[in-house]
Amino acid sequence: QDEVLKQSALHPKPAGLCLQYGTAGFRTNAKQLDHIMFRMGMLATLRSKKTQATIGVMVTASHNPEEDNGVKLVDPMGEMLTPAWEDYATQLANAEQDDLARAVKEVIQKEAIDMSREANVFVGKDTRSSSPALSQAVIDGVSALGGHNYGLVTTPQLHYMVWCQNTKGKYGEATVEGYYRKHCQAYVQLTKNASNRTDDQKHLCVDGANGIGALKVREMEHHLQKGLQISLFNDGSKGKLNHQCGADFVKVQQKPPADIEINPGERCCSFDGDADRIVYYYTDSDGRFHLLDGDKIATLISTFLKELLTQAGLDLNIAVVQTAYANGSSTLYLENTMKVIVKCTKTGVKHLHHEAQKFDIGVYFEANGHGTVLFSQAAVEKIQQLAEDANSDDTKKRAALLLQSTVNVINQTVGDAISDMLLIEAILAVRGMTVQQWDAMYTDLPNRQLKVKVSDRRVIDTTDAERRAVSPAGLQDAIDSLVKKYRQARSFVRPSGTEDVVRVYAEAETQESADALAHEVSLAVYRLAGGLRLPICP
Ligand code: G16
Repeated sequence: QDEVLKQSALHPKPAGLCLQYGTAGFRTNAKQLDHIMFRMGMLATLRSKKTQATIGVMVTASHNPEEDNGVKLVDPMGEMLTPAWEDYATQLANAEQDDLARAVKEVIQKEAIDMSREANVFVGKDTRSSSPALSQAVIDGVSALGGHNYGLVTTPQLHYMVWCQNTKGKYGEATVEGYYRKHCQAYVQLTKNASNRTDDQKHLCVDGANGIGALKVREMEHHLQKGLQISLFNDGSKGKLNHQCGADFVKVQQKPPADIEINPGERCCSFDGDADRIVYYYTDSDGRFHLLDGDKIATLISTFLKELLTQAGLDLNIAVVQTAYANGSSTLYLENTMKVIVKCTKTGVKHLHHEAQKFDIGVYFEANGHGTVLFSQAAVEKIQQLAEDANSDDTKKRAALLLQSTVNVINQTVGDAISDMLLIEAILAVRGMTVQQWDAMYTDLPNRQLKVKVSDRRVIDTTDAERRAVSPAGLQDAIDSLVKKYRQARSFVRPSGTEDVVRVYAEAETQESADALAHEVSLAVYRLAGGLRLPICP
């Protein structure tokens, strides 16, 4: 108790400041976060004592601008913090200074935590200028309880190392080098199945968003044994983090990053600021921009896996998990052409992850490029048995070996731009497919995203995986009648969990209709939900 009081006085909470645990932890201007970091260090220590496992704390604000920062907590299996503990996080974050010791004690009592147990916390940070001081505040919170500071890592690398540590190395070695070795070896193994590729085919332009992902791609490259030739842009040497670059910018603006020279037809991808999201794109000979977002990625991966399962003769169920942002065309294609199970959850990888766990193979991707693939233990065992079965025929064996390497190239803990990139590149290589052929699998419905600033975004409450608004009164009726004006139209609104805005999504038969619908729905939000600023194009 005395220690909590003494240490926390060095990381005082501004009186009256109230912050909410959002879609992926706390996120706001870095100046408001010192006390939050200290307190999340303490919470991670408590969670570690409770679970008797290693817990991760990642200091990052991902896709947000450079002046913001945030914190994500990583649970024992490398997944996001369990929702039951999000409430404790909010309680600790908002306890006034003189009430903090009591708030900590309450968590200890409610969870019956044995404080004499050891704690182990892994701390990581991104490249923001505020991250060193804020991660020091986390370490102060963990204080003398045995934390391990990893320094600069991507968010998914930290998730990966937490899981490796808790499985005592069964999932891999709990180091960044171990991460590179495992994923790159699997990539090299997979691409041995590709017929001779030219240097052009191996070439990929990567936009590192001026963030941690750029540094890590550089560090990893030599493990790929020239199997991928990367031209790295926005590597942090001059530009600002996420500014006019990165996965969020490309997805929302539907155009390439500002400072990147792309030749027509060239395959490109963008990471976000902490490298847990990826989107692909190219421009055609008419200069038209083509985006291959999380939906297209999920389609490519699930098609590949389904083909391999058929070739291997393995009876494993496979599902794709999406959110309301998934393009309507992708859902139709997956259900009607691919004949895979499709599920829809609320935004936030924690929701998608848990839904994906219900299947033998769960492919989950948010349209913004955040996603991965989960293989159940039973699926991994069946694949392994077949790969080792001396009596299986060549086609089955080849498919099983490809599936085995696919399992190893993926970071199953959380969406991971780097390992997703390796998987996508390997699939294109093995199938001898160009980015244009991949793009042609289905045609996206034109869509538009806008943001509206309101006085309190919590007035908007949603249901049906965020596809319908239940409050404020009249908003859903207004959306319904606006949607009726356009063909193949759909629209929804939801409060963001990472920025202080309401997000508006609309899709329709033409870009003009999608733009008009998004605009009209934004005006309805402004009118009915206490608008402060008219629609902002993000
Ligand atoms: C986080 C979450 C994602 C979510 C995104 C936007 O991503 O991990 O699941 O899609 O925020 O959320 P919202 O619309 O609630 O602001 P990241 O990459 O920023 O950590």
